[in-house]
Amino acid sequence: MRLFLTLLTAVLLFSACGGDSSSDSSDSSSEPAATADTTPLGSASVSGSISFTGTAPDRNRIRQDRECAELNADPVLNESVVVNDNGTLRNVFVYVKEGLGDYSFAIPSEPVVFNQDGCVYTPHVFGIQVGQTLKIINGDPLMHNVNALANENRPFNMGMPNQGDERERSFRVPELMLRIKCDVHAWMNAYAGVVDHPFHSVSDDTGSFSIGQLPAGEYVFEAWHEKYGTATETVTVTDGEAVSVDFSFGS
Ligand SMILES: [Cu+2]
Repeated sequence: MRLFLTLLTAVLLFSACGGDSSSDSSDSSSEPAATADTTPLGSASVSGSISFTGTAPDRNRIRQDRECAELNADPVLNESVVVNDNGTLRNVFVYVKEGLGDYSFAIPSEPVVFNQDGCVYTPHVFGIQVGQTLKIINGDPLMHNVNALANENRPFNMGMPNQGDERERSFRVPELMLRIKCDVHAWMNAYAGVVDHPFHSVSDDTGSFSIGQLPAGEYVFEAWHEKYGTATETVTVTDGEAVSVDFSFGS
C-alpha cells in the first residue's frame, strides 16, 4: 500500500507541476491515470558488485574450427566463468524478482543488440524486457544459426547465412534464463533474462551492476550465474535513494 501511495503521490506531483506538457497535447488537468497505462519510473537506484570467492577456474581456450579461428587474432576463451582482474564475477544477471506487484512498465524503444562476432555471441548474458526488440546481427562472413531454446516463449531457430544479416524478435512472457545456441558451432551459447520490467543489469568487467529509476518500495533482487546459480537480497529504497547491494559467488 505504501508503495502505491508513493507512486500515486509522485504522479500527482508530476501532474501538479505540469511536467513537460508540450509533449502531450491532451488535457493536462485530466486524472493521472488517464495519461498513461504504465507505471511511471522512479528515482531510486540499486547498484553493487559481484564478488568471487575461492580460486578462479582456468578459462579454457575454445577450439574453434579453422574458419572461425581465422576471424580471431587472439585466442577465444570459455565464458562460463569469467573472474575479472579485480576478483569479481562477470556475466551475472541481476534483476528485481519480487516487489513490483502488477505494475506494468513502458517497453524501451531501444533494441537489445545481439551480435555474432568471431563465432562468439555478444553479449554472452543479457537482459531484455517483454516486448522489447531483440536485434540479432550476423557480423561474421559465414553461416550461423540462432536457436532460442525457449520454454515459456515460442522457441525460434533461424539460419543467418550472410555477414550483415539482421533479424528482429521479441519475447511475450518473462523467462529466466532463456538459452540461445548455435547448432553450427557447438561452443556458441548465450543466456537471456526476459523480465516484464526495465529493472535488470549484468555485471561487467569490473563486476559491477547498476539498476536505476526504481520506484520507492521493498524488493527482492536476484542474481543469477550460469554455473553458480542464484542468490537473493531484500532491499528497501525510498525516492531518490541510492542503495548499494553486493552479491558473492564462488566455490
Ligand atoms: Cu555459429
